[in-house]
Amino acid sequence: MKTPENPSSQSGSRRNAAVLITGAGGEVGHGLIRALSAAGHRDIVAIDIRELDAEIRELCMETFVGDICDEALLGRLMATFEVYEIFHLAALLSTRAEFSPETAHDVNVGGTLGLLRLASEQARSHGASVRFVFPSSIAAYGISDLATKAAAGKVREDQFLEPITMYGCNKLYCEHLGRYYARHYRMLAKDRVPDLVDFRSVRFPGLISSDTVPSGGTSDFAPEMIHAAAKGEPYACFVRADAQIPFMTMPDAIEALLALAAAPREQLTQQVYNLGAFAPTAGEIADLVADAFPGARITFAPDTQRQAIVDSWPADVDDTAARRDWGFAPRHDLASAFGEYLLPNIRARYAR
Ligand code: AKB
Repeated sequence: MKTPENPSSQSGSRRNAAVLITGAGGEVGHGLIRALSAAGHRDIVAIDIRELDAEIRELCMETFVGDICDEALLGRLMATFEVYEIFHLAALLSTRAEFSPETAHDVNVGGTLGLLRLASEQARSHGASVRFVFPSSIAAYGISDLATKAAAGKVREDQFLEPITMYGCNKLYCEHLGRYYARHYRMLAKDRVPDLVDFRSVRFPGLISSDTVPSGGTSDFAPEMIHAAAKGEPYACFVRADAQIPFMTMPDAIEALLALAAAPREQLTQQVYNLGAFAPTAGEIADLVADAFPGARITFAPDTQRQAIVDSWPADVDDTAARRDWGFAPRHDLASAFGEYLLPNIRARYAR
């Protein structure tokens, strides 16, 4: 099977070559579409459950409002485009998923399965493997107690894989589905074609953007705290001051997705990679926010259940493999995330 490096070589077909982005209206989707467009992509096809902002729509060749579980929608995509790459971002995040776990399963697992199938059918029909980039999450981990979390330090990809949330279970299972489609799909079929799907995944830590405030996640306390202070609003943090998980900035997250997608396949020694950049406690974030916004009113009012989710996630991750295999090198540590990225952009944003 050919690699999908040069989609224009697939000409002669009546379908347009396309890079497909699901969950395009989310925080990562916005940043990714802007970055792909800035890199010269005129072949972006975006799906979201809600209408995309006009600014994002303009950067896309085509946009669809719809559910990724809608088979008729996926069928229309199949018929209209030669998809050579998929960034599958759509998901119900960890907090929201706990209010409706079965729906989360349908969207997070059912949606991913449908897209993996679309990828393999696309690859069969145009004769080149389809690259499938999948953001997994630190939610794939589940550490039993705080003493074990403290002793574990930076966890490797193969440790503590007993997630306590539906979202974490979904992400971990979808990593396995991706590996199955990439390596073993239809292994007993006589007409089996190998290497249809080139599945690549990162386990994102909490993400912090200067442009958007996330919703539905459990790592949201950090971005919520920063944006609230910048707007002059009080913020009651839903985890303890000593709660600790890894984070990275949104530009570093987008850069990582693009770098992983661009890496030569032979350099990749695994299909799922940890990513980390800095791992502050909630209290350390609050101190930095208070320094930057002296009037900030931050209190700690832990929500027992959301605290339990954060406690089950690692304090930090070992991302040696990503750094070694495809040159992952986040630009921002905690100090530069605040000093060079978050504070200047957030101040400018709320001064408008
Ligand atoms: C969430 O909090 O659910 C997400 C994640 C850590 O994947 N931000």
